[in-house]
Amino acid sequence: MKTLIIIKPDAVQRGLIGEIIGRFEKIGKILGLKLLLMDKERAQRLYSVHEGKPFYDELVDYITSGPVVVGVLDGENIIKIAREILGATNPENAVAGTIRGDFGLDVGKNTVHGSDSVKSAEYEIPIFFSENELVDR
Ligand code: IDP
Ligand code: MG
Repeated sequence: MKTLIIIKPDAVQRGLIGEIIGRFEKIGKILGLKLLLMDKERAQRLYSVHEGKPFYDELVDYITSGPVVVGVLDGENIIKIAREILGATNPENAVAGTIRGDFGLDVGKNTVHGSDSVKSAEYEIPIFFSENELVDR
């Protein structure tokens, strides 16, 4: 099973890439990893399920505001496990010891993304990685 993780601009800006990758590395196998600046079209594809919601424009503006690190993690039950270490969407509700609990700034600048289902992962991963960029050996 695979999931897409994203280290969002607030975390990259604060020098948290290493800390956060370290946490992901403990729960799964990294098959792909890259730093990039998302353009608006890619951000809109990633967040298409949120189109029409009040925070959608803010969300797209934010995720394109600075570099992000995108990665693919592999492992048994990895989608659920990664969501657990992400913590609640709103850092105010995220438990200490989770990434958002420890580093999240607000519901928008909440430090990390993780696919929420197999269907989402299968949609999100190809937005950032072609099949031959995923190394599984
Ligand atoms: P998730 O990232 O925990 O899966 P979603 O509900 O899928 O949360 O929302 C996607 C992203 O949109 C969140 O990570 C967060 O950054 C942003 N977001 C969600 N709800 C709000 C809101 O009420 N205001 C501003 N941003 C929001
Ligand atoms: Mg989500």
